[in-house]
Formats: sequence, C-alpha cells, structure tokens
Amino acid sequence: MAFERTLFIIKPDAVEQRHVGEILAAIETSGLVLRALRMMHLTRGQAEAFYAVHRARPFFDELVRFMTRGPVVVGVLEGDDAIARWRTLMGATDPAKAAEGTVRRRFGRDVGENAVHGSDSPETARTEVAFFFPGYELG
Ligand code: 3AN
Repeated sequence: MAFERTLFIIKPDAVEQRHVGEILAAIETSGLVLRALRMMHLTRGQAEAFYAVHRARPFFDELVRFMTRGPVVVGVLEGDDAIARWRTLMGATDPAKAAEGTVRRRFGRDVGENAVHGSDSPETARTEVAFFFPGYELG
C-alpha cells in the first residue's frame, strides 16, 4: 500500500445538477482526505491542455466544449492507495457500466457527461495536481 495524492474534478454536469455536496460527502465518507479544493470555470485553452493526451480522439472537441460550459470543482485527495480508491469510488467511464453506488452510476449520464474525473497513475496525478495547483505547498 502506498500513500498517494490524486486529482479529482467534479465536472460541469454534476455542478449544474447541484451534486457537489453529495460527491464531497461520498469522498469524505470513503476515508479519503480532502487536501485542496478550488472552483473555477476552465478556459478552452486550459481544457485543451489538460486533455492533451486525447487530442487525436474523435470526441476531443465535444469533451473540451463540455468541460468549459460551466464551472468545475477541482481538488486533491490523499490517503493510502488514493488513486485506485478514488477510481473505484468514481466507477467505470460509462455510467451504465459503473458499479451500483459509485459516483458515476449515481450522477453520470453517459461516457461524456460522467460527473467526475480522477488521475489514472502516480505520474498523471503529479502532472494533474501541478496543473491546477501550481506551486501549491502540499507538504
Ligand atoms: P476515465 O476518465 O475513466 O479515465 P478516459 O481516460 O478513457 O476515461 O477518457 C477521458 C474522458 O474523455 C472521460 N472522462 C470522458 O469524459 C471523455 N470520453 C471518453 N470517451 C468518450 C466518448 N466516447 N465520447 C465523449 N467523451 C468521452
């Protein structure tokens, strides 16, 4: 077991539908620790840069439009195996395939509007945390 930090995003669909509180409650109930939190409205440039690995995918434009259509909540979670634990709590990318009780099953609509994001590896987590919390002293 490794102590980790991971980045999460509560996406515009979940913010619009006022699920921020329930998602933060699910995080805290799971035992993961909230380490940083910020609400912001992504610019097109920020969304394109954040999702740069998906630039060649057919859904890239749709993804950028979606992620910039309203405010998001971004934050850092920490704990033992935080990356895998948050991904388990999020559920599968497609909410219809996500396990019962997961955040995407509860609040997601489809593979695009799926309520939340989570880093997928320690390297990605470091890059993504630095992207939204540059120079932030996480201790
Ligand atoms: P995950 O977020 O579960 O790691 P990825 O890395 O496959 O999933 O996809 C990154 C993001 O791109 C997803 N969270 C989703 O919002 C979006 N996405 C993935 N597939 C599609 C698709 N077919 N159409 C629209 N958006 C998609």
